[in-house]
Amino acid sequence: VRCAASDGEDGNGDEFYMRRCVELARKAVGCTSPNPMVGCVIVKDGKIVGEGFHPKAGQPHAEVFALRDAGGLAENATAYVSLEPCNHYGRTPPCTEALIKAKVKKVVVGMVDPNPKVDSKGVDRLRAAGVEVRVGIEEELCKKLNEPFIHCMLTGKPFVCLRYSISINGHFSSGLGPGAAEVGGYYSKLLQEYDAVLLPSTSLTEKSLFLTSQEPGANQPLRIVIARGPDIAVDLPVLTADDSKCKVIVLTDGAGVGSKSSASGIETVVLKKMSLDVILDYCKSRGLLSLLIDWSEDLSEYEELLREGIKRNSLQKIIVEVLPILTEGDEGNASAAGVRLGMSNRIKLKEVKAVACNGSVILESYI
Ligand code: AOF
Ligand code: ZN
Repeated sequence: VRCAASDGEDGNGDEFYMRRCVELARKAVGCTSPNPMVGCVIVKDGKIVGEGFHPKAGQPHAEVFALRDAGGLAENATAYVSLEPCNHYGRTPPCTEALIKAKVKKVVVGMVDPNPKVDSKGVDRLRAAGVEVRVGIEEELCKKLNEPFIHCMLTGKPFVCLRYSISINGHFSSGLGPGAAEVGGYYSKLLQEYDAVLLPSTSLTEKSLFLTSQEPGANQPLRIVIARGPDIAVDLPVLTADDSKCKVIVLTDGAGVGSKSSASGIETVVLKKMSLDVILDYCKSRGLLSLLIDWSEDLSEYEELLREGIKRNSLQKIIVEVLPILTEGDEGNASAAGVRLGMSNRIKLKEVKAVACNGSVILESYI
Protein backbone atom coordinates (compact mmCIF):
# COMPACT_ATOMS: atom_id res chain seq x y z
CA VAL A 1 0.00 0.00 0.00
CA ARG A 2 1.62 3.25 -1.11
CA CYS A 3 -1.11 5.50 0.23
CA ALA A 4 -4.80 5.43 0.93
CA ALA A 5 -7.59 7.99 1.18
CA SER A 6 -7.17 9.72 4.52
CA ASP A 7 -10.87 9.68 5.34
CA GLY A 8 -11.87 6.43 3.72
CA GLU A 9 -15.16 7.92 2.55
CA ASP A 10 -16.12 7.31 -1.04
CA GLY A 11 -16.99 10.88 -2.04
CA ASN A 12 -13.94 12.49 -0.45
CA GLY A 13 -11.71 9.63 -1.53
CA ASP A 14 -12.19 10.63 -5.17
CA GLU A 15 -10.80 14.10 -4.44
CA PHE A 16 -7.88 12.60 -2.54
CA TYR A 17 -6.86 10.32 -5.40
CA MET A 18 -7.31 13.11 -7.95
CA ARG A 19 -4.95 15.33 -5.97
CA ARG A 20 -2.46 12.48 -6.08
CA CYS A 21 -2.87 12.38 -9.89
CA VAL A 22 -2.02 16.09 -10.07
CA GLU A 23 0.99 15.55 -7.81
CA LEU A 24 2.22 12.76 -10.11
CA ALA A 25 1.57 14.81 -13.24
CA ARG A 26 3.72 17.64 -11.88
CA LYS A 27 6.75 15.35 -11.80
CA ALA A 28 7.07 16.20 -15.49
CA VAL A 29 6.65 19.95 -15.03
CA GLY A 30 8.00 21.82 -18.05
CA CYS A 31 8.79 18.61 -19.95
CA THR A 32 5.59 17.58 -21.73
CA SER A 33 4.88 20.30 -24.30
CA PRO A 34 3.12 20.31 -26.68
CA ASN A 35 1.31 17.71 -24.56
CA PRO A 36 -0.34 18.35 -21.20
CA MET A 37 0.87 17.08 -17.84
CA VAL A 38 -1.27 14.12 -16.80
CA GLY A 39 -1.23 11.82 -13.77
CA CYS A 40 -3.12 8.57 -13.15
CA VAL A 41 -3.67 6.25 -10.19
CA ILE A 42 -5.38 2.87 -10.11
CA VAL A 43 -7.23 2.16 -6.89
CA LYS A 44 -8.57 -1.17 -5.70
CA ASP A 45 -10.29 -1.82 -2.36
CA GLY A 46 -9.24 1.61 -1.09
CA LYS A 47 -5.57 1.07 -1.96
CA ILE A 48 -3.40 2.50 -4.71
CA VAL A 49 -2.18 -0.40 -6.82
CA GLY A 50 -0.72 1.54 -9.75
CA GLU A 51 0.61 5.02 -10.50
CA GLY A 52 1.83 6.79 -13.59
CA PHE A 53 2.36 10.12 -15.29
CA HIS A 54 3.02 11.35 -18.80
CA PRO A 55 6.75 12.12 -18.94
CA LYS A 56 7.18 13.64 -22.41
CA ALA A 57 5.43 13.99 -25.77
CA GLY A 58 5.94 10.85 -27.82
CA GLN A 59 6.12 8.64 -24.73
CA PRO A 60 3.15 6.66 -23.37
CA HIS A 61 0.35 8.46 -21.59
CA ALA A 62 -0.17 8.46 -17.83
CA GLU A 63 -2.83 5.73 -17.98
CA VAL A 64 -0.47 3.32 -19.74
CA PHE A 65 2.21 3.68 -17.05
CA ALA A 66 -0.34 3.31 -14.24
CA LEU A 67 -1.91 0.22 -15.85
CA ARG A 68 1.54 -1.35 -16.33
CA ASP A 69 2.28 -0.64 -12.67
CA ALA A 70 -1.00 -2.22 -11.54
CA GLY A 71 -0.74 -5.28 -13.79
CA GLY A 72 -3.61 -7.77 -13.23
CA LEU A 73 -4.83 -5.76 -10.22
CA ALA A 74 -6.36 -3.22 -12.64
CA GLU A 75 -9.27 -5.58 -13.25
CA ASN A 76 -12.41 -4.23 -11.52
CA ALA A 77 -10.38 -1.33 -10.14
CA THR A 78 -11.05 2.42 -10.39
CA ALA A 79 -8.74 4.54 -12.53
CA TYR A 80 -8.29 8.22 -11.61
CA VAL A 81 -6.95 10.47 -14.37
CA SER A 82 -6.38 14.23 -14.15
CA LEU A 83 -7.35 14.64 -17.82
CA GLU A 84 -9.94 12.73 -19.83
CA PRO A 85 -8.41 9.60 -21.40
CA CYS A 86 -7.78 10.08 -25.09
CA ASN A 87 -9.72 8.16 -27.69
CA HIS A 88 -7.59 8.90 -30.73
CA TYR A 89 -4.38 7.76 -32.36
CA GLY A 90 -1.79 10.51 -31.91
CA ARG A 91 1.86 9.74 -31.31
CA THR A 92 0.46 6.95 -29.09
CA PRO A 93 -2.66 4.71 -29.22
CA PRO A 94 -5.94 5.56 -27.38
CA CYS A 95 -5.93 5.24 -23.59
CA THR A 96 -9.64 4.40 -23.57
CA GLU A 97 -8.85 1.08 -25.28
CA ALA A 98 -6.04 0.33 -22.81
CA LEU A 99 -8.42 0.95 -19.86
CA ILE A 100 -11.17 -1.18 -21.41
CA LYS A 101 -8.73 -3.98 -22.19
CA ALA A 102 -7.46 -3.92 -18.59
CA LYS A 103 -11.11 -4.29 -17.48
CA VAL A 104 -11.22 -1.33 -15.09
CA LYS A 105 -14.67 -0.91 -13.59
CA LYS A 106 -14.77 2.84 -13.13
CA VAL A 107 -12.87 5.88 -14.41
CA VAL A 108 -12.80 9.16 -12.49
CA VAL A 109 -11.77 12.10 -14.67
CA GLY A 110 -10.47 15.47 -13.45
CA MET A 111 -11.50 17.44 -16.53
CA VAL A 112 -12.61 16.94 -20.11
CA ASP A 113 -9.74 17.20 -22.64
CA PRO A 114 -10.18 20.48 -24.58
CA ASN A 115 -8.30 18.96 -27.52
CA PRO A 116 -10.97 18.90 -30.29
CA LYS A 117 -9.75 15.40 -31.18
CA VAL A 118 -10.85 14.22 -27.72
CA ASP A 119 -13.45 16.68 -26.27
CA SER A 120 -15.63 14.13 -24.39
CA LYS A 121 -15.20 11.38 -26.97
CA GLY A 122 -12.99 9.50 -24.51
CA VAL A 123 -15.72 9.66 -21.85
CA ASP A 124 -18.35 8.56 -24.39
CA ARG A 125 -16.24 5.63 -25.54
CA LEU A 126 -15.70 4.39 -21.97
CA ARG A 127 -19.42 4.67 -21.15
CA ALA A 128 -20.32 2.85 -24.36
CA ALA A 129 -18.06 0.01 -23.22
CA GLY A 130 -19.94 -0.20 -19.91
CA VAL A 131 -17.34 1.57 -17.77
CA GLU A 132 -18.76 3.87 -15.10
CA VAL A 133 -17.36 7.39 -15.56
CA ARG A 134 -17.37 10.36 -13.19
CA VAL A 135 -16.17 13.70 -14.60
CA GLY A 136 -15.07 16.96 -12.95
CA ILE A 137 -13.34 15.94 -9.72
CA GLU A 138 -10.92 18.63 -8.44
CA GLU A 139 -11.58 20.26 -11.78
CA GLU A 140 -10.12 23.69 -10.86
CA LEU A 141 -6.89 22.07 -9.70
CA CYS A 142 -6.67 20.01 -12.90
CA LYS A 143 -7.28 23.12 -15.00
CA LYS A 144 -4.59 25.10 -13.15
CA LEU A 145 -2.17 22.26 -13.81
CA ASN A 146 -2.48 22.66 -17.56
CA GLU A 147 -3.24 26.35 -18.01
CA PRO A 148 -0.96 26.71 -21.07
CA PHE A 149 -2.21 23.53 -22.77
CA ILE A 150 -5.86 24.50 -22.29
CA HIS A 151 -5.23 28.07 -23.45
CA CYS A 152 -3.40 26.86 -26.52
CA MET A 153 -6.12 24.34 -27.40
CA LEU A 154 -8.84 26.98 -27.07
CA THR A 155 -7.13 29.93 -28.74
CA GLY A 156 -4.43 28.40 -30.92
CA LYS A 157 -1.84 30.64 -29.24
CA PRO A 158 0.72 29.94 -26.53
CA PHE A 159 0.05 31.15 -22.97
CA VAL A 160 1.98 34.36 -22.26
CA CYS A 161 3.08 35.71 -18.90
CA LEU A 162 4.71 39.11 -18.54
CA ARG A 163 7.01 39.56 -15.57
CA TYR A 164 9.09 42.44 -14.29
CA SER A 165 10.60 43.88 -11.13
CA ILE A 166 10.13 47.42 -9.92
CA SER A 167 11.47 49.45 -7.05
CA ILE A 168 8.97 50.68 -4.48
CA ASN A 169 8.86 54.04 -6.29
CA GLY A 170 8.08 52.48 -9.63
CA HIS A 171 11.30 52.16 -11.60
CA PHE A 172 12.20 49.01 -13.45
CA SER A 173 15.01 47.37 -11.55
CA SER A 174 17.75 46.82 -14.04
CA GLY A 175 19.68 43.58 -14.03
CA LEU A 176 17.47 42.33 -11.19
CA GLY A 177 20.25 42.78 -8.65
CA PRO A 178 20.21 41.80 -4.97
CA GLY A 179 16.44 42.11 -4.61
CA ALA A 180 15.96 39.35 -7.11
CA ALA A 181 18.59 37.21 -5.43
CA GLU A 182 16.34 37.17 -2.41
CA VAL A 183 13.39 35.96 -4.41
CA GLY A 184 15.59 33.65 -6.48
CA GLY A 185 13.71 30.60 -5.23
CA TYR A 186 10.48 32.01 -6.58
CA TYR A 187 11.90 32.53 -10.08
CA SER A 188 13.65 29.23 -10.01
CA LYS A 189 10.25 27.56 -9.57
CA LEU A 190 8.54 29.86 -12.05
CA LEU A 191 11.09 29.30 -14.80
CA GLN A 192 10.73 25.55 -14.84
CA GLU A 193 7.00 25.98 -15.59
CA TYR A 194 7.64 27.84 -18.85
CA ASP A 195 8.71 26.46 -22.20
CA ALA A 196 10.46 29.66 -23.21
CA VAL A 197 11.62 32.96 -21.76
CA LEU A 198 11.87 36.08 -23.91
CA LEU A 199 14.85 38.34 -23.25
CA PRO A 200 16.63 41.35 -24.68
CA SER A 201 20.03 40.70 -26.23
CA THR A 202 21.60 42.91 -23.59
CA SER A 203 20.93 40.65 -20.61
CA LEU A 204 23.64 40.91 -17.98
CA THR A 205 25.75 38.10 -16.60
CA GLU A 206 24.44 38.52 -13.05
CA LYS A 207 20.96 38.30 -14.46
CA SER A 208 21.62 35.04 -16.28
CA LEU A 209 21.87 33.30 -12.95
CA PHE A 210 18.24 34.08 -12.27
CA LEU A 211 17.27 32.85 -15.69
CA THR A 212 18.37 29.34 -14.87
CA SER A 213 16.05 27.26 -12.76
CA GLN A 214 17.97 25.84 -9.81
CA GLU A 215 15.38 23.13 -9.07
CA PRO A 216 16.96 19.66 -9.21
CA GLY A 217 16.63 18.19 -12.70
CA ALA A 218 14.54 21.18 -13.78
CA ASN A 219 13.40 21.96 -17.26
CA GLN A 220 15.31 25.02 -18.48
CA PRO A 221 13.17 27.18 -20.71
CA LEU A 222 14.39 27.96 -24.19
CA ARG A 223 15.92 31.44 -24.09
CA ILE A 224 14.49 33.47 -26.87
CA VAL A 225 16.57 36.57 -27.43
CA ILE A 226 15.01 39.29 -29.50
CA ALA A 227 17.33 41.63 -31.26
CA ARG A 228 17.53 44.17 -33.97
CA GLY A 229 20.85 44.76 -35.58
CA PRO A 230 24.45 44.15 -34.70
CA ASP A 231 24.14 44.19 -30.89
CA ILE A 232 23.29 40.45 -31.05
CA ALA A 233 26.85 39.31 -31.49
CA VAL A 234 28.21 41.40 -28.66
CA ASP A 235 26.35 40.03 -25.68
CA LEU A 236 25.21 36.56 -26.61
CA PRO A 237 28.25 34.61 -25.40
CA VAL A 238 27.55 36.13 -22.00
CA LEU A 239 24.06 34.74 -22.07
CA THR A 240 25.18 31.19 -22.56
CA ALA A 241 28.29 31.26 -20.41
CA ASP A 242 26.58 30.45 -17.13
CA ASP A 243 24.77 27.31 -18.15
CA SER A 244 25.28 25.22 -21.23
CA LYS A 245 22.03 23.33 -20.51
CA CYS A 246 20.07 26.35 -21.70
CA LYS A 247 19.33 26.55 -25.38
CA VAL A 248 19.40 30.03 -26.87
CA ILE A 249 17.77 31.20 -30.03
CA VAL A 250 17.87 34.66 -31.54
CA LEU A 251 14.78 36.04 -33.19
CA THR A 252 15.43 39.06 -35.31
CA ASP A 253 13.57 41.05 -37.90
CA GLY A 254 16.65 40.84 -40.06
CA ALA A 255 17.86 44.39 -39.75
CA GLY A 256 21.64 44.29 -39.47
CA VAL A 257 22.12 40.60 -38.70
CA GLY A 258 25.88 40.29 -38.75
CA SER A 259 27.98 37.26 -39.62
CA LYS A 260 29.33 37.31 -36.06
CA SER A 261 26.01 36.14 -34.62
CA SER A 262 26.08 32.90 -36.58
CA ALA A 263 29.73 32.39 -35.63
CA SER A 264 28.72 32.19 -31.98
CA GLY A 265 26.97 28.90 -32.78
CA ILE A 266 23.57 30.15 -31.71
CA GLU A 267 20.62 29.55 -33.97
CA THR A 268 19.26 32.73 -35.52
CA VAL A 269 15.80 32.89 -37.00
CA VAL A 270 14.80 35.83 -39.14
CA LEU A 271 11.16 36.73 -38.58
CA LYS A 272 9.13 38.42 -41.27
CA LYS A 273 8.41 41.11 -38.70
CA MET A 274 9.08 41.72 -35.04
CA SER A 275 5.61 41.30 -33.62
CA LEU A 276 4.27 39.31 -30.67
CA ASP A 277 1.95 37.27 -32.88
CA VAL A 278 4.84 36.33 -35.17
CA ILE A 279 6.95 35.37 -32.15
CA LEU A 280 4.04 33.29 -30.77
CA ASP A 281 3.58 31.59 -34.15
CA TYR A 282 7.24 30.70 -34.04
CA CYS A 283 6.84 29.29 -30.49
CA LYS A 284 3.86 27.24 -31.59
CA SER A 285 5.75 25.85 -34.56
CA ARG A 286 8.34 24.55 -32.07
CA GLY A 287 5.64 22.93 -29.90
CA LEU A 288 6.05 25.48 -27.11
CA LEU A 289 2.90 26.09 -25.06
CA SER A 290 4.05 28.95 -22.87
CA LEU A 291 6.23 32.04 -22.96
CA LEU A 292 7.50 34.15 -20.08
CA ILE A 293 8.36 37.68 -21.17
CA ASP A 294 11.13 38.86 -18.89
CA TRP A 295 10.54 42.58 -19.18
CA SER A 296 13.08 45.21 -18.22
CA GLU A 297 14.08 48.61 -19.45
CA ASP A 298 16.50 46.83 -21.80
CA LEU A 299 13.39 45.93 -23.79
CA SER A 300 12.05 49.49 -23.95
CA GLU A 301 12.57 49.67 -27.70
CA TYR A 302 10.14 46.73 -28.01
CA GLU A 303 7.25 48.34 -26.10
CA GLU A 304 5.15 47.85 -29.20
CA LEU A 305 5.06 44.11 -28.36
CA LEU A 306 3.22 44.90 -25.11
CA ARG A 307 0.71 47.16 -26.87
CA GLU A 308 0.10 44.39 -29.39
CA GLY A 309 -0.23 41.86 -26.56
CA ILE A 310 -2.95 43.93 -24.87
CA LYS A 311 -4.75 44.75 -28.11
CA ARG A 312 -4.76 41.19 -29.43
CA ASN A 313 -5.47 39.50 -26.07
CA SER A 314 -2.13 37.75 -26.25
CA LEU A 315 -1.11 38.43 -22.63
CA GLN A 316 -2.70 36.15 -20.05
CA LYS A 317 -0.80 36.73 -16.86
CA ILE A 318 1.30 39.44 -15.20
CA ILE A 319 3.77 38.88 -12.37
CA VAL A 320 5.27 41.97 -10.79
CA GLU A 321 7.87 41.92 -8.10
CA VAL A 322 7.96 45.02 -5.92
CA LEU A 323 11.39 45.31 -4.35
CA PRO A 324 11.97 47.04 -1.01
CA ILE A 325 14.29 49.60 -2.59
CA LEU A 326 14.12 53.30 -3.49
CA THR A 327 15.61 54.26 -6.82
CA GLU A 328 16.62 57.55 -8.39
CA GLY A 329 14.71 58.53 -11.50
CA ASP A 330 17.61 59.14 -13.80
CA GLU A 331 18.08 57.69 -17.25
CA GLY A 332 19.27 54.34 -15.94
CA ASN A 333 16.04 53.78 -14.03
CA ALA A 334 13.10 53.98 -16.41
CA SER A 335 9.70 54.40 -14.84
CA ALA A 336 7.24 51.55 -15.25
CA ALA A 337 4.52 54.20 -15.42
CA GLY A 338 6.15 55.53 -18.58
CA VAL A 339 5.23 52.45 -20.61
CA ARG A 340 2.36 53.30 -22.96
CA LEU A 341 0.04 50.31 -23.31
CA GLY A 342 -2.33 51.93 -25.78
CA MET A 343 -5.53 51.11 -23.90
CA SER A 344 -8.63 53.24 -24.13
CA ASN A 345 -9.83 52.08 -20.72
CA ARG A 346 -8.11 50.74 -17.64
CA ILE A 347 -8.09 46.97 -17.26
CA LYS A 348 -9.08 45.40 -13.96
CA LEU A 349 -6.92 42.36 -13.30
CA LYS A 350 -8.33 39.09 -12.02
CA GLU A 351 -7.37 36.38 -9.53
CA VAL A 352 -4.81 38.66 -7.92
CA LYS A 353 -2.52 36.96 -5.44
CA ALA A 354 0.23 38.53 -3.34
CA VAL A 355 3.23 36.49 -2.26
CA ALA A 356 5.60 37.96 0.33
CA CYS A 357 9.18 36.88 -0.15
CA ASN A 358 12.10 38.24 1.88
CA GLY A 359 10.82 41.79 2.00
CA SER A 360 9.66 41.83 -1.62
CA VAL A 361 6.05 41.48 -2.64
CA ILE A 362 5.23 39.44 -5.72
CA LEU A 363 1.87 40.15 -7.30
CA GLU A 364 0.45 37.50 -9.58
CA SER A 365 -2.58 38.39 -11.68
CA TYR A 366 -4.53 37.44 -14.78
CA ILE A 367 -5.69 39.78 -17.52
C1 AOF B 1 -4.20 11.09 -22.04
N1 AOF B 1 -3.19 10.84 -21.18
O1 AOF B 1 -1.14 11.23 -20.37
C2 AOF B 1 -1.92 12.59 -22.11
C3 AOF B 1 -3.00 12.88 -22.99
O2 AOF B 1 0.35 12.46 -29.58
P1 AOF B 1 -0.18 11.77 -28.38
O3 AOF B 1 -0.62 10.37 -28.63
O4 AOF B 1 0.76 11.88 -27.19
O5 AOF B 1 -1.53 12.53 -27.97
C4 AOF B 1 -1.46 13.85 -27.49
C5 AOF B 1 -2.82 14.31 -27.06
O6 AOF B 1 -3.37 13.41 -26.11
C6 AOF B 1 -2.75 15.65 -26.35
O7 AOF B 1 -2.94 16.72 -27.24
C7 AOF B 1 -3.88 15.56 -25.34
O8 AOF B 1 -5.12 15.84 -25.95
C8 AOF B 1 -3.84 14.08 -24.97
N2 AOF B 1 -2.90 13.89 -23.87
N3 AOF B 1 -4.11 12.14 -22.90
O9 AOF B 1 -5.20 10.36 -22.07
C9 AOF B 1 -2.06 11.54 -21.17
N4 AOF B 1 -0.77 13.30 -22.16
ZN1 ZN C 1 -4.06 8.90 -23.87
